[in-house]
Amino acid sequence: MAHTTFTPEGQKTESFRLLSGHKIPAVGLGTWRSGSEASHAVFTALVEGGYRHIDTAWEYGDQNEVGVGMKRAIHAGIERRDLFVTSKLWCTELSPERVRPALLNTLQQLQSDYLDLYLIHWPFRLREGASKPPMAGDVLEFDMEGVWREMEKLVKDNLVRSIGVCNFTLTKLNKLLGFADLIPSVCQMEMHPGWRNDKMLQLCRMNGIHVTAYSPLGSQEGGRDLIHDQTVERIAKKLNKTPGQVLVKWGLQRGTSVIPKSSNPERIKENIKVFDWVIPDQDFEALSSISDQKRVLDGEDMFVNKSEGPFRSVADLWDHED
Ligand code: NDP
Ligand code: 1BO
Repeated sequence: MAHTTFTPEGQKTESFRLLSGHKIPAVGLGTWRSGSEASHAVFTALVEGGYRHIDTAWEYGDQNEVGVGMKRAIHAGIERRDLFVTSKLWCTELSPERVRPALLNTLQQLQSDYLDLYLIHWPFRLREGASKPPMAGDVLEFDMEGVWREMEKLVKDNLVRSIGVCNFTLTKLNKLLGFADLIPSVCQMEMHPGWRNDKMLQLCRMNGIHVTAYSPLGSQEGGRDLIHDQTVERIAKKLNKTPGQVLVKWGLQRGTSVIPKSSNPERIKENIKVFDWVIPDQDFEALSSISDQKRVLDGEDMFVNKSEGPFRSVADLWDHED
């Protein structure tokens, strides 16, 4: 259930309570492929847009810029304790002894003493210097339990407030739940009307795990153009909202937090104006019935080696569940 609150500037906003006891703001700013624009985007989002949630990752190569943007916002009067900052442990760091150094490096880049949320970015371990697509020997065995134990220690040591995973399947999440002392607070996964990911959403709900929807607008060029989808456009016109706002709101009405990326100041501000209206049931159902269901980010280019394995197809990556 979402909780409504107000920012110090009086802007209405929503958040969800996590298993860890902390709250995650319902809309966050995505920063993948924001590059050198990340610091300006983060500053604009925090100071002009009323965002309090920023999503980044070591792999995005933008953590220094995100840190600069946050620092500038803090100088402008925003309190660090009111921010929710997510980062992710990259695939080359997926061995127990590499978890803490990776986190400390991320904290240094972000100029922060702690993270609000640290996620396993993808459940596949890569050799440092792995090629894209991977060559033989690039994808290594992943000790999920050993890595998770180290993530749990980061929480005990107050370096991280909540921990979670991304891009997990039912099989992998059930495996993790079998040994976890700390149940993941968040599962982050691709989710939009073109890829509802219903089975994972249901498993997370059953276990009280909050879901964050990534690529809520269908991602960037080469992704899925949901902004110009007929159903989305029709409903946006009817509600006098933009397609971007309808897509964000669809995720919120499913009980997920949503992290649209933009480096355009107007679109950054547009994407969070979603708290004082609803998508009526009939339109919500229409958005939830788009028939062409397909992942945009299937991981093939990063993890599949068709001849050498260990993952020889996209279906292998997703445990043949799609
Ligand atoms: P999104 O679905 O958020 O789409 C971003 C694209 O939409 C950009 O091209 C952006 O351009 C454009 N855009 C933004 N707002 C609007 C709008 N209102 N109208 C029209 N176009 C708009 O894509 P992402 O794949 O970036 O996903 C969001 C975030 O999720 C990422 O940035 C990242 O933080 C996270 N993520 C996590 C993953 C994981 O493995 N855990 C994987 C993928 C994403 P412009 O910037 O010019 O506005
Ligand atoms: C390569 C990482 C995908 C976006 O999180």
